[in-house]
Amino acid sequence: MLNTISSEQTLDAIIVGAGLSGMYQLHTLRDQLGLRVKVLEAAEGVGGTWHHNRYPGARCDSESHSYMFYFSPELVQSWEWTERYPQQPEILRYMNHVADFLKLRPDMVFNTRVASAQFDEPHNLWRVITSEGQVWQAKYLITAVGCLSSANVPAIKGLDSFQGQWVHTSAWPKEGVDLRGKRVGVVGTGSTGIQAIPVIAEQAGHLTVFQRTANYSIPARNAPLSDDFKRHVKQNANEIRALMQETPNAHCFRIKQRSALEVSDEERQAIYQAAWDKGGLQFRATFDDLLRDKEANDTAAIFIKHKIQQVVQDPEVAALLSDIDHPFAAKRPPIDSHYFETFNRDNVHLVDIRHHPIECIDANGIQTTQAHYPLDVIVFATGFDAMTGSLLRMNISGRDGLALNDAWHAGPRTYLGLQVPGFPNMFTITGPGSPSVLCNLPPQIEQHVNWITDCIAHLQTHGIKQMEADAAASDDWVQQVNDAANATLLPQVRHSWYLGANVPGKPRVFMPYAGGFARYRGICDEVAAQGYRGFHLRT
Ligand code: N01
Repeated sequence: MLNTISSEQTLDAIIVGAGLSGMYQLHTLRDQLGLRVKVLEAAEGVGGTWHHNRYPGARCDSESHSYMFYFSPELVQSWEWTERYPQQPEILRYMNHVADFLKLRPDMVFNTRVASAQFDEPHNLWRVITSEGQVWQAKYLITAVGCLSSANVPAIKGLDSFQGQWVHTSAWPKEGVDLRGKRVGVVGTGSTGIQAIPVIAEQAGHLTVFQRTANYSIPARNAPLSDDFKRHVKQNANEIRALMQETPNAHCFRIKQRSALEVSDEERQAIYQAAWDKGGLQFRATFDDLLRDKEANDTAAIFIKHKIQQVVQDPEVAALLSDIDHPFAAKRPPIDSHYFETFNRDNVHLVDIRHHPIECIDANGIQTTQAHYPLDVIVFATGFDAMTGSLLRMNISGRDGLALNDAWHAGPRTYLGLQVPGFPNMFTITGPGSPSVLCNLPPQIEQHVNWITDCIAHLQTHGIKQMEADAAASDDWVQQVNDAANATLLPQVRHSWYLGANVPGKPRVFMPYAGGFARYRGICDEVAAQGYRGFHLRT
């Protein structure tokens, strides 16, 4: 097979995925190290998850000036966001701008889905086969497939028989879905549902929201950015970047170093009210023990539940929306634009599927154990097979034909979220075991890509043929990931996708590293400085 592969398809590195991580990785390996690299991407263009998540109201929860690359001063100066939180079309424009600015397109192969990737040990090559049967091979395989890109469509009996249209938010048709005047049902009230529901309510004739787990949400307080702020970002790019690298969650705000229990009730209320008025994810930065101490967390939870009850006029609906069974921010905390207010509209109805679950879908709509809801369109805002889904779907096999699915049968096992034992020369950008979804992603992508690039430079200059995570170092890292999670309230959530609990049959393992971005970065730097401690380097 080796001889049938053209020289153009024999490379130094193959990157899978043309989102932010794949684009930056291509730039560093090609333009800094001078390697021959291609990005393989299933979609017709760049953007990764933002290429597909076109649902109404899709917007970033990170503030726009933190959701961009800072590695290039010229790139920073070449771009201006228009709003505090960018909408999906603007994010996609940004990503296309990055691709053009860095002249990446000639080395990206679109409409090309990876069907399998096998490590060929005798030739020390990764061989990648696409669903069209093309074969590519390279010394290094770098997965840049994102953490949230495999849709979780619930297996509800009868879905196939539905005569209307159904769609998952993360695979929203490019041409849109005409919801005008229609009876629409939304299943799911996570970050996505909470963004989409207010916008869908404005378009639909009638909207039924199927809620399994009530959720906290903080007002986003989105607004256009002033010229002053845009100037501030350009003039203070270094400071903004440095701040994001120092914080536990890679956002550009610091968490206040104080306990929610050390201030008076009046002071705490005033602090929460100010954060509520300011809006956004900064609410959870009001105190540093909200995710560590249940009693501290309760103070935030009570404040938000009270706000929900104030906003929502119907007391029964307010009770359902504020009957939240988990600590604040122990699930990814959504932020919203008029989510709770939407339930005051005449055309919106909330259905409690925790106590009256969905039984089936029939030709005309959704049947719960209590009632039938006729629908023209069903929108599943039911999230993702997060962190591992896209990796496992690629049919990756490493040394001795070991399938990644088998290696991870009990849950993902990585070293630093960067490599998997048994899979030499394969790197995972923001893989399980890295802070990833607990943090703002662009700064983390920069950190991971820079680390991988420095590492590959080291391998190339020292004539090292293979790099592979040590099994014991990986087990130790998995333990550290568990310990970091157990020091927080995060693992306490029943349905959390951080634990894989949202996908039937998925092993229940806490996947992201909860010890904080700044600490993680320090560990990665130290490992590199110690000659890549915990990796086998074979010449
Ligand atoms: O998905 P989710 P999401 N029957 O898994 C419900 C990122 N994101 O797409 O909680 C009925 O959080 C499920 O109910 P329950 C962000 O990281 C980023 O909303 O499991 N309901 C829940 O209500 C976010 O955290 C941005 O009981 C079912 C919902 O569906 C992540 O994406 C914007 C069900 C799923 O919530 C995922 O958010 C938006 C079933 N069978 C999202 N299965 C940015 O701004 C699931 N549910 C960057």
